[in-house]
Amino acid sequence: MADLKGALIGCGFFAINQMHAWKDVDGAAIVAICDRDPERLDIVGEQFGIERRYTDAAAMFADGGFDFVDIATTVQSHRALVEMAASHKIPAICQKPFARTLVDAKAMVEACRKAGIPLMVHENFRWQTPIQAVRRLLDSTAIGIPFWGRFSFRSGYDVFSGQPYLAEGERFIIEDLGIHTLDIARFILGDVKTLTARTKRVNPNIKGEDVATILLDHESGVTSVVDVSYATKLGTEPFPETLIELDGTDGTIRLSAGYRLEVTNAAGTVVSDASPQLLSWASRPWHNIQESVYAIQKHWVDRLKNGGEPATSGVDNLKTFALVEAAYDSAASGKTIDVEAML
Ligand code: NAD
Ligand code: 89V
Repeated sequence: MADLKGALIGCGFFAINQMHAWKDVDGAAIVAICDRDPERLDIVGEQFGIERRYTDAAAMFADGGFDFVDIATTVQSHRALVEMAASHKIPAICQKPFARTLVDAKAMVEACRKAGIPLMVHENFRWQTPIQAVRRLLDSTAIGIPFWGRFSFRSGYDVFSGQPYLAEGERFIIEDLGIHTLDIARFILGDVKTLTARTKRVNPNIKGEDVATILLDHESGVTSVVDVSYATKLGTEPFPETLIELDGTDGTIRLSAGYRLEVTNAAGTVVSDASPQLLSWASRPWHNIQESVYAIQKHWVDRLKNGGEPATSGVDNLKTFALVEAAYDSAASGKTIDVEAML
């Protein structure tokens, strides 16, 4: 099959990673780009040698000539752009957070279902090498049946210098980062029945919460804790590592800082290195995320060519997005939220 032709909308901070990854993914190439900011459009167009450049997504869709669209804008435009893709019957990837509200997210899924097009949310964290390694260990039954888990991301890294908008929203860490951690919790321990959350804002220079602690009751009966913080100053800065603890009937798994993966069971303790690769265009400490961008985009091309629903399809992501909304509801009300009732 000929290479798939893609168009990318939103040439900002993170799209640079997506453009690099598209160069590496076999079987697809970006042929057109769009950004309403002409300066960003030219920077990315020149860096990646893309001739077809648009400041208006509607004009790009009207001209056509591509097989899928990769939406890398911030959340405000996601619904309109996904619906535009659906109206042109163009398969779409949409960055996280998928939507501003669960109502919008459901409408976007429905629009793509009616149009008969694949929709994948660019929820890349579960594609990280260390997270995939934990999942493989669990599947190998090395620790028996899990009964407890912790998914932790605690950092003092200055994310605001690269992404200033993160300091400006009423919502911050759950919507931006916790969304990934919640998705990892689902990926490892399955879907969630009920959720209880507490949040705090420690940094006085931002609007939203920068600390959240979330208790999840999984459908399987497992209990897990998702804890995220951008107000945690440590001797060795772990950004952007997600640390994992899993206790099972026959043993334990610990993914700790420095990508150290330890499994303990009746046979003893085995320690391995679950470090991500440093791709040619990647830079530390972002290389973990950058490698997962390549992995998710490769997965998209595989699914478009060979069929099957992407792992983080729009339908799947509704269950992650519901956890985000439930966490804010729970933090505001102090109550435990019935997540299943939201879907
Ligand atoms: P950014 O503000 O740097 O870039 C967004 C770009 O989109 C800007 O250049 C803006 O001009 C353009 N844009 C916005 N609306 C548009 C529209 N309607 N038409 C055309 N262009 C439009 O933001 P960013 O930091 O690159 O983040 C983009 C998205 O990526 C966000 O949703 C963010 O949460 C997500 N993100 C994901 C990861 C990850 O690991 N998955 C990491 C960082 C950011
Ligand atoms: O992955 C993200 O969405 C990023 C960051 C890791 C900085 O939180 O915004």
